[in-house]
Amino acid sequence: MKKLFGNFKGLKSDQFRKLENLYRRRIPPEFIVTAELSRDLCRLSVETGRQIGLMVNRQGRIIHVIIGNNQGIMIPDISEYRIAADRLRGLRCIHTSFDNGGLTRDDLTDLSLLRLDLIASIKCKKDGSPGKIHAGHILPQNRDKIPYRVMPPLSLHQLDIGYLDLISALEAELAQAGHLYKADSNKEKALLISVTPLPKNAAMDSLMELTELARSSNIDAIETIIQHRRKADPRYLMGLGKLKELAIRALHQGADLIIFDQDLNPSQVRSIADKIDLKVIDRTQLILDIFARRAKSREGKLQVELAQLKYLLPRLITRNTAMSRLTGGIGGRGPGETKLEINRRRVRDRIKRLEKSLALVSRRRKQQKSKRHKKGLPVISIIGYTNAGKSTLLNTLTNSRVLAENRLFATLDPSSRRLKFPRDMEVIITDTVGFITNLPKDLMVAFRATLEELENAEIFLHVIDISNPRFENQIKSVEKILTQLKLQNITTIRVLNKMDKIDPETVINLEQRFIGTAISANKSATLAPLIKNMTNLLTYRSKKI
Ligand SMILES: Nc1nc2c(ncn2[C@@H]2O[C@H](COP(=O)(O)OP(=O)(O)OP(=O)(O)O)[C@@H](O)[C@H]2O)c(=O)[nH]1
Ligand SMILES: [Mg+2]
Repeated sequence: MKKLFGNFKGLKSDQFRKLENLYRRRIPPEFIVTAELSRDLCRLSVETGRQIGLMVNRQGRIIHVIIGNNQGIMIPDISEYRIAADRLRGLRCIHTSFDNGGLTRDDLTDLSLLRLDLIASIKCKKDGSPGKIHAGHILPQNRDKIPYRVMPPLSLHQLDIGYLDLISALEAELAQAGHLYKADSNKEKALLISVTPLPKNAAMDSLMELTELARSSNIDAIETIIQHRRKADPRYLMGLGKLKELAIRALHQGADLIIFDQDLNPSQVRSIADKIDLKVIDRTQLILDIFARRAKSREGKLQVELAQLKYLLPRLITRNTAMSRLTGGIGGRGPGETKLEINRRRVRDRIKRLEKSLALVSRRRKQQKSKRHKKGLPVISIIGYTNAGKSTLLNTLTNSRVLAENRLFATLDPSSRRLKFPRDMEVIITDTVGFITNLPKDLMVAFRATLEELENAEIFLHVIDISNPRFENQIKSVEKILTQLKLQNITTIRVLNKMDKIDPETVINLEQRFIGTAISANKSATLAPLIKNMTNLLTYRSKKI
């Protein structure tokens, strides 16, 4: 005899037997559920005062009998019935209900998140007879973005709706929609969400940047959502209901992952992953991913790996495979992730080894630096927000070809070039990794060696992309990071870049307001004032010494 699921404490033994006997029932392929079975389920429900649920496969066999309370039932783990992304689960859920009838929000949530073939709720009248039957199923992607269809209520003699045909047709449509999307691109698709107490504009600004970050990581941001919330929920960041809605939206739009603009702590990642069957990452992880893709040099790679492992360590988890809940919980589990066991000690060892190698690299670099210093060439470092045009400026100034690209964090590894000024002055000019608001701490630590380089600079060229609507905040972020690195006292020239994208009058205003020199880093003709500025400063400084 198959085992019952749920809480059967307090059941009489004959009730228990009746429930067990349900496993013997079969539902013919054209029926959602038969009238006779509905009658029996309702009678038992009223008798026990509990909702009763059945999980039924496509052959009409009952694979689980679930006994709930008077409010709902809990669906057991059905991850072994896992199916492809563009398929349904192959199971439907039929349960009794004492409410006014109709599918509840929890019903629809579970339908979507568990990708059930169908969900049906049988209204039990007080006298133990069944009322109307409400059923709903998932819809393929559609223009109105409606994730499911609730069918008109059915009465007992309308249950032979050609059930199996309906589900097969639906699945064929889903598969087709899936193929269309795949042919579209092989990029990952993401929903971006910000759960924040900030006013809408500020939240939007940050989400725009998150969109840019996603793009730089080759991810398509298909939708951005702001969830205004004064205080973050300690477990899920947002309310559980909202989280499920979000997951449904993601699934329905074919998104592969959800990206939070806020940093999630390890226990939040765990709780969220436990509730929804989707990959979830936060802003820090996205930045780490970009860094991992971009790192080229040995040192860069070591630094990124170190940052990733430090971030990962507290997040190593075994997924909870215990019973999932229907009214109040979701049970779908990602393939292969269920028994994710990673040896923390091995990660810690690797971190130690990386730290050692990095210390070595950094020592070697210091030796080289002191050699360079002996030559006595002053260093000018180009710093600034990511994508501001730092590498472009280095290239134009020195006629070189450092990679410059319209994506965030194109440069990770520092490069240095010699630059000759008029009157035989010669300097070393360096380009380095860009800054970003809320630069992840682990990255800051990992890139310490690279950033320490900046200590030796005589002058900073702080490149600012004045065509970016968020440039004022970017200036603040850069200055804040400089202070954190104790570099705030180095003489800095503010370089207002991309002036070609702004009308000339505004450029003049900005030059005055921000005490900066405007240029277009990609047009050498515009660099004269900046060069003059630099030579003046250098001459002045060499005289002072
Ligand atoms: N229109 C215009 N585009 C510019 C200018 N300077 C740079 N760009 C473009 O801005 C984008 C970013 O330039 P990069 O030089 O890679 O910027 P970066 O500061 O080195 O960026 P990261 O290395 O990613 O931090 C590229 O697409 C450049 O072509 C400019 O003066 N005008
Ligand atoms: Mg660059």
